[in-house]
Amino acid sequence: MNKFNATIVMLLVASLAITGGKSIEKRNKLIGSQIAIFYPSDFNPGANLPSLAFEKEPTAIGEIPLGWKLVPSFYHVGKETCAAFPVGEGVSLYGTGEVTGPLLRNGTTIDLWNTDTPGYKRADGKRLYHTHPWVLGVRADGTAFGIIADNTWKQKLILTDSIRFISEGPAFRVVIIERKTPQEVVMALSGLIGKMYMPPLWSLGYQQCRWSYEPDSRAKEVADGFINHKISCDVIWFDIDYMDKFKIFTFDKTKYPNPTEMNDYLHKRGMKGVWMIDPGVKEEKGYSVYDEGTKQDNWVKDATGKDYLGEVWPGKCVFPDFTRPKTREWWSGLYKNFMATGIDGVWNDMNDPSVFNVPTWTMPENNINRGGGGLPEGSHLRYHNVYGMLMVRATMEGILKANPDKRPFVLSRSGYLGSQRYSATWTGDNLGTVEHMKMSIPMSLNFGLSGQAFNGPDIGGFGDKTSPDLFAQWMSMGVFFPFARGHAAKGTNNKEPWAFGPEVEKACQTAINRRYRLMPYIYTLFHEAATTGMPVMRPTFFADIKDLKLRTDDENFLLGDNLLIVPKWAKNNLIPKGNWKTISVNGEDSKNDKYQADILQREGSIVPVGNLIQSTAQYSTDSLTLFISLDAKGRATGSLYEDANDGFGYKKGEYVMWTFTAITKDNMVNIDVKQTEGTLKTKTKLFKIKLITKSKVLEKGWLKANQLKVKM
Ligand code: NBV
Repeated sequence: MNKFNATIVMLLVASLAITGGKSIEKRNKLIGSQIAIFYPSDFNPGANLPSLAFEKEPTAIGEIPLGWKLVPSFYHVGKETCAAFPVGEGVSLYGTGEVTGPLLRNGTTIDLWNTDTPGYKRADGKRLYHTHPWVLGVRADGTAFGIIADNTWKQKLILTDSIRFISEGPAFRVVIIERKTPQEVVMALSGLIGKMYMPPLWSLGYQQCRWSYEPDSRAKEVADGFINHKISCDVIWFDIDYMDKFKIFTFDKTKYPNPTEMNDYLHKRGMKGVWMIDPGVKEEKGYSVYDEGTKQDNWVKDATGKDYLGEVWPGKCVFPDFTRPKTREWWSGLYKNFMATGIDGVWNDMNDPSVFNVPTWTMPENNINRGGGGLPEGSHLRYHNVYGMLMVRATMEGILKANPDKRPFVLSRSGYLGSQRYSATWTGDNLGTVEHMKMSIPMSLNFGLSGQAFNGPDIGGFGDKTSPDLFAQWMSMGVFFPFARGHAAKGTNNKEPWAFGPEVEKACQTAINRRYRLMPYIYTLFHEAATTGMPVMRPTFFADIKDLKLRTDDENFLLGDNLLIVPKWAKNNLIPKGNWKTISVNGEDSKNDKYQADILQREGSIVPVGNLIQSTAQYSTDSLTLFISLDAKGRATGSLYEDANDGFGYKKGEYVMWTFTAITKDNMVNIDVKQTEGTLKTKTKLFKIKLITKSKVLEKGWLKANQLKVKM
């Protein structure tokens, strides 16, 4: 019997077994409103629990009701354990984490085995740096479901006429969420796997990276370049070459003799520094990180129980066993002195984990992770996919301990379902090609639909020479992604906004200005992501979940609910029904511009726009422009979140949520501004109004909140 027939037989067996709503498994329960957990009969808790995806172990709240729509069938094919679900007619599938290819996942297969994949070339792009055993399904009527396979082991996810998780590990449980809309499913997912943390405002600015800016004088030159070219920028990134022979937590004495001075240099210019740390620790007696870690027995073991050695940048390396609480604590502690140099954020790379010169590109599957604190000892096959997540968990804890009053910022290359609790991410080593530029939209969208809201690609493409035209196209839309960082591989051309001549520089400046002016709106969206789990960047079909034509659109994307971003190159894109109006946030004329994406505002919305700033160090919401697009009834609403932009005061209520409401009466539009949440005291605000009507834009301002009236 082939695998496909085996699936069908098992589906039949399973559906017979639950006929009449009677489950064969007593552990199958409701764990939330319209959220059910199903166990295979041969489930062995020790082989899968505790779950690393869920924030806390789900608790039963009742029985699964009769007529529950989606029921798994559990079965085995040879040594593999599987869970399968039927896919009804007209169901659109999304999510599945970090994936290449189109937004709509129907008909695709992916390998859930975190892999360092330069140019997305390994395993035909079917295996990337993250594992999200998660599928979002949207039925033709707009109702939706979500499926989590609570399984860290090496597995495949096949989305054809059925949804199948096929694992090399032991039998695993699944959770099914049922909701009226896909938006509600994504929010319910975050209720189980946790939300992203509220990031510091600076991490939402434009960021510039290269492998590597060396020596430090070059990093300074690039930072100054942004100021001299009047292009806003918040962060300069420091790739591996700042280290002494790639030894983590060290600095090269010649190229980076004084990291404190380097960070001060950035801070004085309103910028921040994010520095890289990899997991591989050079095996070298006398190197304190190696010596300490060896003394404390912190390394992953090979099958014979010896420290596993693998080749990475520094040469032969040992790897911290992040399943061990003691190792995580030690790792966290290493950040104390590191952060004391004024480092603002940490970039954990290579944590797939990547190993050079082996055919598998990673550690042997029979390596041993010793666990602890409730996590059992287990093979690399079990813990490989969570290596990166456990690493960034320890990193985040370390930088929080080092700077308890600052919001942590960690960027991780690798992750697992739930990683957003500890880090932001980017989509790894893409290339400077049109294909990768276009694909960055569905990649980031599906990531967001899988719980990882804070993500984005290397703008301009990491590998390959990027052409001036491609760079301008990419920047013009890349600035609207949640994470907006330009990056470039060693040996490629310079990829700073001014490196391609005046036309591209202008295009980049215009694009980056648009992001900064939209910062009040973007910050509000991040607050939403951190409190509700809604992604920042959303697929077009979220604007109208019943319009089936929108289900495949992955050329446009929504920034929140109110703005639709339409890249210049988009050809097969669709605009949702309703009166979406093109706006100019900073005086640009996107309709007649070669590069700038159109920004379309949803009717009935109010979008708060800030003033132009060089970096978020100058951010203020004391004067705002309200872009108002009225609906057919002459109404519009919007909101603005503000707090101290960093720190944790917001957790004690030191924030404000403003609600804006526009109502038209007798040709007069009255705008009401209300503080609906929070206790933060703010200065009196001044507002400029941009009222977008069918034929024109009416402008008025600056006015106080109680004076906001515009005659139509
Ligand atoms: O540290 C160097 C690079 C880094 O620039 C890139 O962003 C990572 O994805 N790193 C990979 C290692 C080398 C890649 C060939």
